[in-house]
Amino acid sequence: FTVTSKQTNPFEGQKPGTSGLRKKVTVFQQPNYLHNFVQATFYALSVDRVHGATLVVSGDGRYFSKEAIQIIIKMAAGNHVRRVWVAQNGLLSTPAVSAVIRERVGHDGAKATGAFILTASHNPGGPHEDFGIKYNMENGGPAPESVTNQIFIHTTTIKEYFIAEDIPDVDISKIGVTSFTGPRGQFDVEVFDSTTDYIKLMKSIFDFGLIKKLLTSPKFSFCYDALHGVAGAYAHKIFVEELGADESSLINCVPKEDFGGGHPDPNLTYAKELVARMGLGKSPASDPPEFGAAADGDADRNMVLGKRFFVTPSDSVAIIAANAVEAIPYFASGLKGVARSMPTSAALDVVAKALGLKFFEVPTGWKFFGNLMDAGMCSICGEESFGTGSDHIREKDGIWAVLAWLSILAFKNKDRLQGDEKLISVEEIVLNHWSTYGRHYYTRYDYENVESAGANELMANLVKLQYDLGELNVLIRKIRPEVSFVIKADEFEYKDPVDGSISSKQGIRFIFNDGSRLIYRLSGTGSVGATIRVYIEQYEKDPTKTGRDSQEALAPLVDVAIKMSKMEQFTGRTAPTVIT
Ligand code: VG1
Ligand code: CO
Repeated sequence: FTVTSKQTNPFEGQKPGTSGLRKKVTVFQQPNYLHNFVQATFYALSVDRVHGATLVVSGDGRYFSKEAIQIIIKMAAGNHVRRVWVAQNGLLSTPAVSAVIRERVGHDGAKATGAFILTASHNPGGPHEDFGIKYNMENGGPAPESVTNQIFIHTTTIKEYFIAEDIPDVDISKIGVTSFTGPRGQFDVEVFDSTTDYIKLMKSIFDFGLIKKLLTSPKFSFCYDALHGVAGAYAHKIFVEELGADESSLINCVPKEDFGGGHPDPNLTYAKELVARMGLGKSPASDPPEFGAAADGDADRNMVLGKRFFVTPSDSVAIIAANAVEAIPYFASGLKGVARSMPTSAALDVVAKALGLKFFEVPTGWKFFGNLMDAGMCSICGEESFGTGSDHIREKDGIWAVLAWLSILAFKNKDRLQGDEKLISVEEIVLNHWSTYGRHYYTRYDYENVESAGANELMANLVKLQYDLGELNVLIRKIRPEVSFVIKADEFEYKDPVDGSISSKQGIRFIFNDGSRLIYRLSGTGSVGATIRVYIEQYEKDPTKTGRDSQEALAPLVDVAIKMSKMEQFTGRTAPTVIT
């Protein structure tokens, strides 16, 4: 093949957000739009990460992925990359990409140095919905801000890109290697199986034998909803073939380009079918399974449910951390430390303190956990946004979280799987956790697709409120006298303990005397307008008061959060789009 340089002009707004560049498919379909971003990424990477390198290119299979893969293959060749690895049909979950970068050895002994992940995660897909792209580094984690900032700078000045146009489209439905010869020698495209490397890794972490005993026990029942995302490609092999779950326990497990028209976000609002099956929501089923879980489009998120019971993600990571050493072989020698994102509830903090573990609080987005893990300072981490994971890879991992919960259930019920004794349920595990550590009542209100100007004004006003806490507390008394008073307010800033880099303006915090917290952030993953997230948290230590309904317990604080921010005045919204 030959390499040609193509003239191009910059596009505005190619700044990677919390997790890559996410825009409407129609935006990505503009001539050169994807090309510019890919070339800017090649420019931003050091030469050794491009020339002669091995790159993974795959994603959640959403609409426009197939076209994007062929373009990236040709541009990789045009930029002197040595090999591109594409999973069969371009399907790799985000955690599996991370695992492939870290673990996979190619047919010729090669190791990958990075990946283009094609996903907009939990955002809907299809011709009129979202597409996304992000770059992950050689540790398997998302590119740090130093790299994403460079990518953005290059997108604003780009004049040309390099492409091997005469490379024909590669058939990515067939496993095998296709070789080409270019100006600098050989270029290979290797199509490989989507699930092998990931499943091998899962088997090295968990006791599959023990989990199988649980899943095949007549006393246990299970349901997994992939919301038509890429998790479906793994669910059948792992849960049915490896662990013996019944075929009928999988719902929406066929990956689709448009996620069946749904919103592939595993929460109580969007995972309706699972929620109903688990005996919750508006039309609850009558005999729900013992355990249910869902994943998002790229399978890095998870929602865990028990029979008629919702586990908040903030509790989930705390409970996994509290039980990991005894229930999960990978952690048998102890935890190196734990970490959560700033808006995630402090449930994990309490566990860390009780167990004497190192603890870190980082900004929203998985990229911040990676440095801690690379430095051996953190084993388990999580976010309130249905993200949980560990240092087995450098992304959050939806299926890992489900296997972690199944391990805990299997371990606690080891002696009950046979015989008549009732199994310990998900709900009991959570209630016991609260009675030991206290409960963090928690909710998040999302105002999606708000006009950007109004959202920015709302945030600016909140910053202003922080200057005079005396006045703010008077205002709060007027809204709800029973709510505690604010003792500290700031904009969260994080100094990475490993490389010393500073990330500022990571959310506006109001911390109350009783430990309650109100946090406001603008989302960095949307594709149009602004999304305001309000995180509301209240700690209850008294075991007689940990059993209340969460929305009811939080009502006064929610009221304060909405009124003190003047939500309606700035956004025109009287209710949030989604409550989790
Ligand atoms: C959201 C979540 C954040 C998560 C990010 C990526 O970001 O709040 O916790 O890491 O999505 O998740 P934001 O900036 O919109 O609040 V995923 O599954 O979309 O890669
Ligand atoms: Co995701």
